[in-house]
Amino acid sequence: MTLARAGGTIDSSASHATTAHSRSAWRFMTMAKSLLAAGASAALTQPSAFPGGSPAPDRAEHDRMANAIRALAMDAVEQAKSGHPGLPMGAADIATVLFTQFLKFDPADPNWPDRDRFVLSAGHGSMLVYALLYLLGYEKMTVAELKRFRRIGSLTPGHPEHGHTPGVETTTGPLGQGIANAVGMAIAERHLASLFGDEIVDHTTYVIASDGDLMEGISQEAVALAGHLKLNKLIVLFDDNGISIDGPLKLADSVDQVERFEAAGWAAERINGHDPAAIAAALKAAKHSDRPSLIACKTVIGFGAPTKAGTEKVHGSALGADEVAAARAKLGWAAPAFEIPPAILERWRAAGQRGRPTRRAWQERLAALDPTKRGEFERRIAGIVPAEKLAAAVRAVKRKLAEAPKEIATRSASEFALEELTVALPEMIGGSADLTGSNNTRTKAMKVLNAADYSGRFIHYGVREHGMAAAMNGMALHDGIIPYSGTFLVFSDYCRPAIRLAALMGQRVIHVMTHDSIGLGEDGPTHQPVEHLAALRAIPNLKVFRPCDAVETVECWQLALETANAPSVLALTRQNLPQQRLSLDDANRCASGAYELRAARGVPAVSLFATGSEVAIAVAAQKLLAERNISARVVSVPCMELLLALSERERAAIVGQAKVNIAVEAGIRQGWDAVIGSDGIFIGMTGFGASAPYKELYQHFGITPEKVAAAALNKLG
Ligand SMILES: Cc1ncc(C[n+]2csc(CCOP(=O)(O)OP(=O)(O)O)c2C)c(N)n1
Repeated sequence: MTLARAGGTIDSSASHATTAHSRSAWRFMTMAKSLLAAGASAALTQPSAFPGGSPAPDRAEHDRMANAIRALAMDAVEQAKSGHPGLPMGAADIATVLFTQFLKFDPADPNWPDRDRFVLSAGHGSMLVYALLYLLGYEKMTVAELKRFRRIGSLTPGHPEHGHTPGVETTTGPLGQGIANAVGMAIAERHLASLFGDEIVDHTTYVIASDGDLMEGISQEAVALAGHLKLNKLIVLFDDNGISIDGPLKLADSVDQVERFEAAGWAAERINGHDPAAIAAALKAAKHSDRPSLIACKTVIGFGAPTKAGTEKVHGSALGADEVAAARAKLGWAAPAFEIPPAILERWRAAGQRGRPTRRAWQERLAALDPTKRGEFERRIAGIVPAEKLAAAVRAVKRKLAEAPKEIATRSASEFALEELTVALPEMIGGSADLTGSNNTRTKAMKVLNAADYSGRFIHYGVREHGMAAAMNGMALHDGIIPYSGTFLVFSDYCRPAIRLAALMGQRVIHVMTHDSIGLGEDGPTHQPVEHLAALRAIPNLKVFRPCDAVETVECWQLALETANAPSVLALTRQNLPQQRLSLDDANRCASGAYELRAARGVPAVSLFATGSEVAIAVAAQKLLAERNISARVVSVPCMELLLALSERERAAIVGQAKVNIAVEAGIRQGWDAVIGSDGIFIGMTGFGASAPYKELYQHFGITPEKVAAAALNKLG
């Protein structure tokens, strides 16, 4: 078996040096299972059913299959007394054609790496996905689960949740996120194909998007980026039903979506979304396009509901028993609730089996691959970082810093670290939202990933923070890539909905966010984050790192890379900071979230806690206090989440028992009480910043060693 192109960075020596965490282990087991099957199933391999899939059913059969989706959606929403029947009923024809004739998947292995990806961007139509998973034969999706739609612990939550329901590729519900995730998935596919060859990586990303998805601003960022990158294996099926919650779309929107997508470099056409032949023809054309494709499918929301179809009444509430009965009659669907006539279920299950020979053939190709390359592919897909290589890279950076300490901004320290880290971890794909020179996220050796060369590892996302963050989620979800990128910390607000979803989904996505305080200076309050650290710390399962020097910066990078099941933010400075840790120290001291950076002389009367640029201020304050014979210690807190995750005892050992606790951070107090107590002193910001040279700003806002020392003395009396 030959491979199209070998990536220069592939290397298997560290293949399974594992960073222990359950998700990676689980993925690895899944991969191992696939490989075992590859060996065992060679004799069973049949010719591929792709492209084109199995023969299209005749119209009557198609209608019966689509009506099975409609019936299950009506029944589940009726049973739950809440949910959204309109979209599944309206998009049933599109989904039936897509899943029975085009989509490449195998219910026996929902995580098969070369499956096509399907994203229901309009997550409120979740019953569409659940019905499909059941009809196609995904083992875990049973009628019992459909009956428990929207109930606690079911596999059928209100909106599709990745990692919860096998077969769900991404968590959707916040409109617009799914289509932007899909752009990242399509980027990941092209990139990995360029490294491992089309015989191992060759799949399409399909999206069903609604009016709401396309009205959201994030969709514009995603669509523009996809068009620019010529992601021709991205196909969006627009459920063009002209209805949203408030009523007809014309209340709020008059965009011609076909023209809009064409303007962004897409192929776009309009079809009747209830005509299976037209849907199939459009999908076929899209598969051969040299650009991403939009298929605007004119549909009737709630198709089949006699009085409510075509209106907002069917968007988001149960139809009611009478309407359900009348819809059944209109659709010619005689089966009782939750029952699918055996002949129809059989047809669906057969469609579910289409991909098996293709998967087996793929497994054979993978098994025949050069072992080094195969090992690297498996390692990447399993999300296992090469722990020894990572440790060696970190050690190399630390050694250089011990030999020649650096007084540099932590954004520069990050670049210094990335020079080593990105070599050790070729799965890292960097980027920036048009602030490359400010975020320092591009290393010298990194080629740009663009439409002419998908093997590049740096993405110019343009001024599209939200689209960038959501595309990064898609790359991480795809597997095989660790995305990181950059913007200013103040613009984390522009990324927040996607960061929140990365946290909810437990995805390793790393955000470098520079210019992290008033320390950015003259650009003033519009650019100076004040509440952002607190706001990010409020997101569950997100790690917010704020290193104080170059050594902590590389340690925080290591922790972010090793955290396979959560996103991270690295908040980094624009201004230079002194290196606090001068001797070579192999231990990652940031791993406990906080540690004593400068011990007290004698029993400490004061504990000074600080992060990032304010650590130097705390160290200077310690000196001032020493001059007054006050014994103080300095605790650096590079990651509050890690500190608060420690056991009570471990945390108490770090926090200490000084009479006075003071925290110094050029942000708001919120969150700090958990460390310093409600009687602790906080030196930081209480409102917005100002435009001035940064040293003047620190004086102006009273974040100085003198103020810290004075506050301590005052409290000690
Ligand atoms: C970001 C975001 N804003 C608002 C909502 C609430 N919401 C759910 S569906 C929807 C719009 C429904 O219209 P459409 O997208 O056309 O879906 P359809 O009515 O066709 O099912 C809204 C506003 C949401 N889910 N996400």
